[in-house]
Amino acid sequence: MYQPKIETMDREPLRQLQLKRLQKTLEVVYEKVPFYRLAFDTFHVKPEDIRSLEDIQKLPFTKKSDLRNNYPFGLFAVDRKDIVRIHGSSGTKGKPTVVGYTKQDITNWSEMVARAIVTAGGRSGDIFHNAYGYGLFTGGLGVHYGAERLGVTVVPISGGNTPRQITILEDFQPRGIAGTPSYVLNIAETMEAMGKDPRSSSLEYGIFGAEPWSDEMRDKLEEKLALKAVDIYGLSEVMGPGVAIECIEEQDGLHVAEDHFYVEVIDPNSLEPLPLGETGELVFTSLTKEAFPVIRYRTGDIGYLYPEPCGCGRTHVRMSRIKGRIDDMVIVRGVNVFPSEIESVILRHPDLTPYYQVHVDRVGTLDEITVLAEVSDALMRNAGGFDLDSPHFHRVKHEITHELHNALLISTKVRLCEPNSLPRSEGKAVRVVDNRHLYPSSERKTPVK
Ligand code: DLL
Repeated sequence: MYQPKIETMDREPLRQLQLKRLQKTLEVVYEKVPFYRLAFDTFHVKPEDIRSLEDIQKLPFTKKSDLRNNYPFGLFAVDRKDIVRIHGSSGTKGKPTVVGYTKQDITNWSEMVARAIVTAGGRSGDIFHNAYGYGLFTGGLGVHYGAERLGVTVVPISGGNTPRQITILEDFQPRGIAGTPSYVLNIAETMEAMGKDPRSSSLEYGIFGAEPWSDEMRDKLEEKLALKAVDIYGLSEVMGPGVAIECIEEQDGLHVAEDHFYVEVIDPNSLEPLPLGETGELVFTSLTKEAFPVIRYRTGDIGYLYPEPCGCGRTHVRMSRIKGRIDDMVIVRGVNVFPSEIESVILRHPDLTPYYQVHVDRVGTLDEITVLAEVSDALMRNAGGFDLDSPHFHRVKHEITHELHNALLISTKVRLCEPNSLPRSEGKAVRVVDNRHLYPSSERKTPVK
């Protein structure tokens, strides 16, 4: 099997390699990127002050706003002519953030994704259905180049046009699929609605990521599609998909590509580093990137690092599933709530479909959560239609409210919705609808028109 030695290297030489690469990266950014030179000077730190990996704590953090302030090409460390590709984030809030890659960056990234696909159960010779969107988003092209590097037959279907996805899945018989978990679930359910059995598909493994998802979602995908589902993590600012990947052997924690990245977990309030095992914000420093190196990039993603080694034999540290983004966290009466925790409750209930949305409103000075959840066709049959007053609906609403309270330790409102009424995703699912900006005054009780 294709498993480069670097994945099983002893920790000490791996850390030495990381330090060497870090020092090189720091020299380059100090010389080539005015933003980093200024930031280091402000912190009175020079690249040569970093003599151990722990010394990284002397360096300032980089934030998404720093990318925006230097839009579009201000953080590139090489001549623009040496950039062979641009990617970016979706830019739902204002301008997208732009990142660039040299030829060598694309080679390294492809290698990293090729390794990731193998870690997830793929092998050269597979047919591989890539349903991540192609374009500025890193998912499509990032996975594509890695798949080609591994030597699989990649089907660049991209996201959307679900009936055509299903035809291609049936005709090409792929072993592997990649896509957001919400979209691949949508594909499976569309197959069922067409009277087809997704379990009889040729798929054996699925590489799912780009959005937070829960273990219950994994169970659902594995059960519906009869495949092994693994979690892939990444972000455009750091590289794209492949920064970390679960192994199919354990399906427990994502191995960080530590030969390319140095990972830390910090307390997002005090910004102090946290010990292994403690939950906080993930921070990444690139060790090999040429075009767009990042130093202590604050991802906004919440997770923790595993202290113990993995049973699969890989030595690279594992990070947990992402619990959610700090931006998506809702604080209700002092309790932090992530949509993925709500997802776990919804997906466990047999009378609901796996589609849900979380609406956040402000009532007076308090935030209030309403969970919108779709009832199943079976419940509709038992209740003789969509009848919120029927005892069946009352029971389900009561159970969900109770289970959410047990899981989150706060009260939420629950609104049951008709089957197929909530939006289906073709890429990253929108889980949180935050209406709090509609209430600019803490006194106001009705939304501003
Ligand atoms: O989503 C890269 C990617 C593509 C990862 C395909 C995996 C698969 P961005 O569009 O820059 O890049 O969005 C990055 O998505 O900061 C997380 O909040 C979220 N995210 C990515 N992977 C996961 C995951 C791509 N496995 C942002 N679990 C990140 C939870 C994820 N959240």
